[in-house]
Amino acid sequence: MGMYDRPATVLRPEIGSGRRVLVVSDIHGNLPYFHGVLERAGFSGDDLLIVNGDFLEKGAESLKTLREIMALCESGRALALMGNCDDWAAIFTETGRWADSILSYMRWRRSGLLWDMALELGEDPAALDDFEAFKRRLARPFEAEFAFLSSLPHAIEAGNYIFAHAAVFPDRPLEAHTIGELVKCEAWYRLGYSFDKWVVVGHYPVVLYGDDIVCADPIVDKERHIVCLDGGCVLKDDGQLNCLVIPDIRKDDFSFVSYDPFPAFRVLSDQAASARSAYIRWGDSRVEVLERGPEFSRCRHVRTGYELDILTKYLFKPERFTDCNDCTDYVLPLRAGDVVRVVETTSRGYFVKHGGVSGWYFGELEAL
Ligand SMILES: [Mn+2]
Repeated sequence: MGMYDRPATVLRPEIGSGRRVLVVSDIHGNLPYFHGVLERAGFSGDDLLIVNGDFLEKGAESLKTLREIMALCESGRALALMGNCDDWAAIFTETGRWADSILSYMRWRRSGLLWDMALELGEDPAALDDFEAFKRRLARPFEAEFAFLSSLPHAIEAGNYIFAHAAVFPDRPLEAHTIGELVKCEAWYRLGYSFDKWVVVGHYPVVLYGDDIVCADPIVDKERHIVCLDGGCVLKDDGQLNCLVIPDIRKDDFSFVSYDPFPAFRVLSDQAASARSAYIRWGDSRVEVLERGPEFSRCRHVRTGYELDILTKYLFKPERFTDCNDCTDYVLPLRAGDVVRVVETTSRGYFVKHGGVSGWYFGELEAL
Protein backbone atom coordinates (compact mmCIF):
# COMPACT_ATOMS: atom_id res chain seq x y z
CA MET A 1 0.00 0.00 0.00
CA GLY A 2 1.45 3.35 -1.01
CA MET A 3 1.35 6.34 1.31
CA TYR A 4 -1.39 8.03 -0.74
CA ASP A 5 -3.72 5.09 -0.05
CA ARG A 6 -3.38 5.43 3.72
CA PRO A 7 -5.93 7.26 5.88
CA ALA A 8 -5.40 10.98 6.24
CA THR A 9 -4.35 12.69 9.45
CA VAL A 10 -6.63 15.52 10.57
CA LEU A 11 -5.63 18.30 12.94
CA ARG A 12 -8.24 20.15 15.00
CA PRO A 13 -6.42 22.99 16.74
CA GLU A 14 -8.05 25.33 19.24
CA ILE A 15 -7.75 28.79 17.72
CA GLY A 16 -8.82 31.63 19.96
CA SER A 17 -11.58 33.96 18.79
CA GLY A 18 -10.01 37.20 17.71
CA ARG A 19 -6.76 35.59 16.65
CA ARG A 20 -6.28 36.46 13.00
CA VAL A 21 -5.65 33.49 10.71
CA LEU A 22 -3.70 33.89 7.47
CA VAL A 23 -3.75 31.13 4.87
CA VAL A 24 -1.16 30.72 2.12
CA SER A 25 -0.99 27.83 -0.35
CA ASP A 26 1.41 26.62 -3.03
CA ILE A 27 4.46 28.72 -2.13
CA HIS A 28 6.59 26.25 -4.12
CA GLY A 29 9.94 27.37 -2.74
CA ASN A 30 9.43 30.99 -3.75
CA LEU A 31 10.68 32.92 -0.71
CA PRO A 32 10.40 36.44 -2.20
CA TYR A 33 6.68 35.89 -2.90
CA PHE A 34 6.19 34.28 0.54
CA HIS A 35 7.86 37.18 2.33
CA GLY A 36 6.08 39.66 0.07
CA VAL A 37 2.59 38.37 0.79
CA LEU A 38 3.22 38.08 4.54
CA GLU A 39 4.41 41.68 4.58
CA ARG A 40 1.35 42.78 2.61
CA ALA A 41 -0.88 40.95 5.11
CA GLY A 42 0.97 42.53 8.05
CA PHE A 43 1.81 39.10 9.51
CA SER A 44 2.66 39.59 13.18
CA GLY A 45 3.39 37.47 16.22
CA ASP A 46 -0.30 37.54 17.17
CA ASP A 47 -1.45 35.87 13.93
CA LEU A 48 -1.66 32.20 13.07
CA LEU A 49 -0.39 31.27 9.61
CA ILE A 50 -1.79 28.16 7.92
CA VAL A 51 0.46 26.83 5.16
CA ASN A 52 -1.94 24.90 2.97
CA GLY A 53 0.55 22.56 1.34
CA ASP A 54 2.97 22.60 -1.61
CA PHE A 55 5.50 24.90 -0.01
CA LEU A 56 8.23 22.85 -1.74
CA GLU A 57 9.43 22.16 -5.32
CA LYS A 58 9.33 24.01 -8.64
CA GLY A 59 10.74 27.25 -7.19
CA ALA A 60 14.34 28.11 -6.37
CA GLU A 61 14.58 27.71 -2.59
CA SER A 62 12.84 24.61 -1.27
CA LEU A 63 15.17 23.83 1.63
CA LYS A 64 15.20 27.42 2.89
CA THR A 65 11.42 27.64 2.60
CA LEU A 66 11.06 24.39 4.53
CA ARG A 67 13.29 25.66 7.32
CA GLU A 68 11.42 28.95 7.60
CA ILE A 69 8.10 27.13 7.84
CA MET A 70 9.54 24.67 10.37
CA ALA A 71 10.72 27.57 12.53
CA LEU A 72 7.31 29.28 12.32
CA CYS A 73 5.57 26.02 13.27
CA GLU A 74 7.95 25.33 16.14
CA SER A 75 7.35 28.80 17.57
CA GLY A 76 3.57 28.29 17.43
CA ARG A 77 3.04 30.96 14.78
CA ALA A 78 2.12 28.55 11.98
CA LEU A 79 0.50 25.22 11.16
CA ALA A 80 1.43 23.44 7.95
CA LEU A 81 -0.27 20.64 6.08
CA MET A 82 1.05 18.38 3.37
CA GLY A 83 0.68 18.95 -0.33
CA ASN A 84 1.62 16.48 -3.04
CA CYS A 85 4.97 18.28 -3.48
CA ASP A 86 5.88 17.97 0.23
CA ASP A 87 5.87 14.17 0.49
CA TRP A 88 9.64 13.73 0.61
CA ALA A 89 9.68 11.85 3.93
CA ALA A 90 8.22 8.99 1.87
CA ILE A 91 11.59 8.32 0.25
CA PHE A 92 12.42 6.34 3.40
CA THR A 93 9.28 4.21 3.25
CA GLU A 94 8.26 3.99 -0.40
CA THR A 95 10.08 1.97 -3.03
CA GLY A 96 9.57 0.96 -6.62
CA ARG A 97 8.94 3.11 -9.66
CA TRP A 98 8.38 6.32 -7.73
CA ALA A 99 11.77 6.15 -6.03
CA ASP A 100 13.46 5.06 -9.28
CA SER A 101 12.33 8.19 -11.08
CA ILE A 102 13.50 10.74 -8.49
CA LEU A 103 17.01 11.21 -9.86
CA SER A 104 15.73 11.93 -13.37
CA TYR A 105 13.12 14.30 -11.88
CA MET A 106 15.93 16.16 -10.09
CA ARG A 107 18.06 16.43 -13.23
CA TRP A 108 15.04 17.70 -15.18
CA ARG A 109 13.97 20.32 -12.60
CA ARG A 110 17.44 21.28 -11.39
CA SER A 111 15.80 22.49 -8.17
CA GLY A 112 13.73 21.13 -5.31
CA LEU A 113 14.26 19.83 -1.81
CA LEU A 114 16.60 16.92 -2.58
CA TRP A 115 18.53 19.06 -5.06
CA ASP A 116 19.07 21.68 -2.33
CA MET A 117 20.03 18.99 0.19
CA ALA A 118 22.66 17.53 -2.16
CA LEU A 119 24.13 21.00 -2.67
CA GLU A 120 24.25 21.58 1.08
CA LEU A 121 26.15 18.28 1.46
CA GLY A 122 28.64 19.55 -1.13
CA GLU A 123 27.49 17.06 -3.75
CA ASP A 124 26.69 17.66 -7.40
CA PRO A 125 22.97 16.81 -7.59
CA ALA A 126 23.08 16.38 -11.37
CA ALA A 127 25.79 13.72 -11.08
CA LEU A 128 24.02 11.43 -8.57
CA ASP A 129 23.49 7.92 -9.91
CA ASP A 130 22.65 5.78 -6.87
CA PHE A 131 19.46 6.95 -5.18
CA GLU A 132 19.56 4.37 -2.36
CA ALA A 133 23.08 5.49 -1.36
CA PHE A 134 22.11 9.19 -1.66
CA LYS A 135 19.10 8.56 0.57
CA ARG A 136 21.28 7.02 3.27
CA ARG A 137 23.56 10.08 3.18
CA LEU A 138 20.55 12.39 3.65
CA ALA A 139 18.96 10.64 6.62
CA ARG A 140 21.18 11.87 9.43
CA PRO A 141 22.03 15.46 8.37
CA PHE A 142 18.39 16.21 7.53
CA GLU A 143 16.75 14.18 10.28
CA ALA A 144 14.84 17.20 11.63
CA GLU A 145 13.57 18.22 8.18
CA PHE A 146 12.30 14.73 7.33
CA ALA A 147 10.75 14.31 10.79
CA PHE A 148 8.85 17.57 10.26
CA LEU A 149 7.64 16.53 6.80
CA SER A 150 6.50 13.11 8.01
CA SER A 151 4.54 14.75 10.85
CA LEU A 152 2.44 16.98 8.57
CA PRO A 153 -1.34 16.48 8.77
CA HIS A 154 -3.46 16.34 5.60
CA ALA A 155 -6.39 18.45 6.73
CA ILE A 156 -7.01 21.07 9.40
CA GLU A 157 -10.48 21.75 10.78
CA ALA A 158 -11.03 24.77 13.01
CA GLY A 159 -14.02 27.01 13.67
CA ASN A 160 -16.03 27.51 10.47
CA TYR A 161 -13.24 26.29 8.19
CA ILE A 162 -11.65 23.15 6.76
CA PHE A 163 -8.26 23.39 5.09
CA ALA A 164 -6.83 20.76 2.75
CA HIS A 165 -4.32 21.00 -0.07
CA ALA A 166 -6.43 19.86 -3.02
CA ALA A 167 -9.86 18.49 -2.14
CA VAL A 168 -12.46 17.44 0.41
CA PHE A 169 -15.34 15.10 -0.36
CA PRO A 170 -18.61 15.90 1.43
CA ASP A 171 -19.97 12.35 1.59
CA ARG A 172 -17.72 11.18 4.44
CA PRO A 173 -15.88 12.39 7.53
CA LEU A 174 -12.43 13.92 7.03
CA GLU A 175 -10.81 10.91 8.71
CA ALA A 176 -12.38 8.59 6.13
CA HIS A 177 -10.42 10.25 3.29
CA THR A 178 -7.18 8.79 2.02
CA ILE A 179 -4.15 11.06 1.87
CA GLY A 180 -4.31 10.92 -1.92
CA GLU A 181 -7.92 12.13 -1.99
CA LEU A 182 -7.09 15.23 0.05
CA VAL A 183 -3.82 16.22 -1.62
CA LYS A 184 -3.94 15.18 -5.28
CA CYS A 185 -7.34 15.81 -6.90
CA GLU A 186 -7.14 17.91 -10.10
CA ALA A 187 -9.70 20.67 -10.84
CA TRP A 188 -11.70 19.69 -7.76
CA TYR A 189 -13.78 22.88 -7.81
CA ARG A 190 -15.41 21.69 -11.06
CA LEU A 191 -16.88 18.66 -9.25
CA GLY A 192 -19.58 20.95 -7.86
CA TYR A 193 -19.59 20.04 -4.17
CA SER A 194 -21.10 22.26 -1.46
CA PHE A 195 -20.27 22.42 2.23
CA ASP A 196 -21.60 23.85 5.48
CA LYS A 197 -18.16 24.97 6.62
CA TRP A 198 -15.83 26.91 4.34
CA VAL A 199 -13.43 24.55 2.54
CA VAL A 200 -10.15 26.21 1.56
CA VAL A 201 -7.93 24.48 -1.01
CA GLY A 202 -4.94 25.23 -3.21
CA HIS A 203 -3.15 22.85 -5.60
CA TYR A 204 -4.90 23.75 -8.85
CA PRO A 205 -4.01 27.22 -10.17
CA VAL A 206 -7.26 29.20 -10.24
CA VAL A 207 -6.35 30.68 -13.63
CA LEU A 208 -7.04 27.23 -15.11
CA TYR A 209 -10.71 27.52 -14.12
CA GLY A 210 -11.08 30.49 -16.48
CA ASP A 211 -12.11 29.97 -20.09
CA ASP A 212 -10.80 32.94 -22.02
CA ILE A 213 -9.81 35.38 -19.26
CA VAL A 214 -6.88 34.89 -16.88
CA CYS A 215 -7.60 35.77 -13.24
CA ALA A 216 -5.19 34.80 -10.45
CA ASP A 217 -7.26 36.15 -7.55
CA PRO A 218 -8.80 33.52 -5.26
CA ILE A 219 -12.14 32.00 -6.22
CA VAL A 220 -14.58 32.70 -3.39
CA ASP A 221 -17.82 30.74 -3.86
CA LYS A 222 -20.31 31.94 -1.24
CA GLU A 223 -23.03 29.50 -2.32
CA ARG A 224 -20.90 26.39 -2.06
CA HIS A 225 -18.59 27.64 0.73
CA ILE A 226 -15.38 27.04 -1.20
CA VAL A 227 -12.22 29.12 -1.52
CA CYS A 228 -9.60 28.17 -4.16
CA LEU A 229 -6.38 29.97 -3.33
CA ASP A 230 -3.62 28.92 -5.74
CA GLY A 231 -2.65 32.05 -7.69
CA GLY A 232 -0.09 30.21 -9.82
CA CYS A 233 2.98 31.34 -7.85
CA VAL A 234 6.08 29.94 -9.68
CA LEU A 235 3.93 28.03 -12.20
CA LYS A 236 2.71 31.05 -14.14
CA ASP A 237 4.94 33.99 -15.10
CA ASP A 238 2.11 36.42 -14.30
CA GLY A 239 1.03 34.40 -11.25
CA GLN A 240 0.76 35.64 -7.69
CA LEU A 241 0.78 34.33 -4.15
CA ASN A 242 -2.59 34.82 -2.46
CA CYS A 243 -3.16 35.03 1.27
CA LEU A 244 -6.58 34.58 2.83
CA VAL A 245 -7.08 36.83 5.84
CA ILE A 246 -9.60 35.45 8.37
CA PRO A 247 -10.12 37.86 11.29
CA ASP A 248 -11.97 35.25 13.37
CA ILE A 249 -12.01 31.51 12.66
CA ARG A 250 -15.60 31.28 13.99
CA LYS A 251 -16.90 33.92 11.59
CA ASP A 252 -17.57 33.80 7.87
CA ASP A 253 -16.12 37.13 6.82
CA PHE A 254 -12.65 37.14 5.32
CA SER A 255 -10.63 38.98 2.70
CA PHE A 256 -7.42 38.37 0.84
CA VAL A 257 -4.20 40.06 -0.18
CA SER A 258 -1.87 39.06 -3.02
CA TYR A 259 1.74 39.50 -3.92
CA ASP A 260 3.54 39.58 -7.24
CA PRO A 261 6.77 41.44 -7.92
CA PHE A 262 5.58 43.51 -10.90
CA PRO A 263 5.96 47.30 -10.75
CA ALA A 264 2.79 49.36 -10.43
CA PHE A 265 1.88 52.18 -12.85
CA ARG A 266 -1.10 54.45 -13.40
CA VAL A 267 -3.16 54.14 -16.58
CA LEU A 268 -3.59 57.46 -18.44
CA SER A 269 -6.42 56.61 -20.84
CA ASP A 270 -9.67 54.65 -20.88
CA GLN A 271 -9.72 51.39 -22.78
CA ALA A 272 -12.63 49.08 -23.64
CA ALA A 273 -12.40 45.32 -23.17
CA SER A 274 -11.90 43.17 -26.24
CA ALA A 275 -15.08 41.45 -27.37
CA ARG A 276 -13.36 38.10 -27.47
CA SER A 277 -10.13 36.60 -26.25
CA ALA A 278 -8.38 33.34 -25.65
CA TYR A 279 -6.30 32.08 -22.79
CA ILE A 280 -3.70 29.61 -24.07
CA ARG A 281 -2.53 27.55 -21.12
CA TRP A 282 -0.19 24.75 -20.18
CA GLY A 283 -1.51 21.37 -21.25
CA ASP A 284 -3.48 22.90 -24.14
CA SER A 285 -0.86 25.17 -25.66
CA ARG A 286 -0.19 23.58 -29.07
CA VAL A 287 -0.02 26.33 -31.68
CA GLU A 288 0.79 26.54 -35.38
CA VAL A 289 3.05 29.47 -36.14
CA LEU A 290 1.61 31.23 -39.18
CA GLU A 291 4.12 34.05 -39.32
CA ARG A 292 7.13 34.25 -37.02
CA GLY A 293 8.28 37.77 -36.20
CA PRO A 294 11.16 39.03 -34.05
CA GLU A 295 8.86 40.24 -31.25
CA PHE A 296 5.38 38.82 -31.97
CA SER A 297 4.33 35.81 -34.00
CA ARG A 298 0.93 35.21 -35.59
CA CYS A 299 -0.26 31.83 -34.32
CA ARG A 300 -3.25 29.53 -34.59
CA HIS A 301 -4.23 27.55 -31.49
CA VAL A 302 -4.38 24.00 -32.85
CA ARG A 303 -7.33 22.66 -30.82
CA THR A 304 -9.67 25.62 -31.30
CA GLY A 305 -8.38 27.26 -34.50
CA TYR A 306 -8.31 30.62 -32.67
CA GLU A 307 -5.75 33.05 -34.15
CA LEU A 308 -3.74 35.46 -32.02
CA ASP A 309 -0.38 37.17 -31.77
CA ILE A 310 1.96 35.63 -29.20
CA LEU A 311 5.25 37.03 -27.97
CA THR A 312 7.86 35.09 -29.95
CA LYS A 313 9.90 34.47 -26.81
CA TYR A 314 6.85 32.58 -25.42
CA LEU A 315 7.12 29.95 -28.19
CA PHE A 316 9.05 26.96 -26.87
CA LYS A 317 10.53 25.76 -30.18
CA PRO A 318 11.54 27.44 -33.45
CA GLU A 319 9.30 25.06 -35.38
CA ARG A 320 5.98 25.52 -37.20
CA PHE A 321 4.12 23.51 -34.53
CA THR A 322 5.12 24.18 -30.94
CA ASP A 323 3.81 24.56 -27.42
CA CYS A 324 4.03 27.94 -25.78
CA ASN A 325 4.04 29.76 -22.46
CA ASP A 326 0.66 30.69 -20.98
CA CYS A 327 -0.62 33.80 -22.77
CA THR A 328 -3.72 35.74 -23.73
CA ASP A 329 -4.76 38.41 -26.21
CA TYR A 330 -7.39 39.82 -23.83
CA VAL A 331 -7.57 43.62 -23.86
CA LEU A 332 -8.41 44.80 -20.34
CA PRO A 333 -11.25 47.19 -19.60
CA LEU A 334 -9.48 50.11 -17.89
CA ARG A 335 -10.24 53.66 -16.78
CA ALA A 336 -7.76 56.51 -16.63
CA GLY A 337 -6.36 56.50 -13.09
CA ASP A 338 -6.48 52.71 -12.63
CA VAL A 339 -3.33 51.17 -11.23
CA VAL A 340 -1.90 48.21 -13.13
CA ARG A 341 1.17 46.03 -12.64
CA VAL A 342 3.37 45.61 -15.68
CA VAL A 343 4.44 42.06 -16.60
CA GLU A 344 5.77 42.75 -20.14
CA THR A 345 6.69 45.94 -21.97
CA THR A 346 6.50 45.61 -25.75
CA SER A 347 6.58 47.87 -28.80
CA ARG A 348 2.78 47.50 -29.11
CA GLY A 349 1.83 48.09 -25.52
CA TYR A 350 1.93 46.59 -22.07
CA PHE A 351 0.94 43.16 -20.78
CA VAL A 352 -0.38 44.02 -17.32
CA LYS A 353 -2.43 42.79 -14.40
CA HIS A 354 -5.41 44.63 -13.00
CA GLY A 355 -7.33 43.18 -10.05
CA GLY A 356 -5.70 39.79 -10.60
CA VAL A 357 -6.69 39.76 -14.30
CA SER A 358 -3.98 39.64 -16.97
CA GLY A 359 -4.34 41.41 -20.31
CA TRP A 360 -3.12 44.10 -22.67
CA TYR A 361 -3.11 47.87 -22.31
CA PHE A 362 -2.20 49.97 -25.35
CA GLY A 363 -2.14 53.49 -23.89
CA GLU A 364 0.39 55.48 -21.90
CA LEU A 365 1.44 54.77 -18.33
CA GLU A 366 2.63 57.04 -15.56
CA ALA A 367 5.00 56.01 -12.79
CA LEU A 368 3.48 56.08 -9.30
MN1 LIG B 1 -0.22 20.58 -5.34
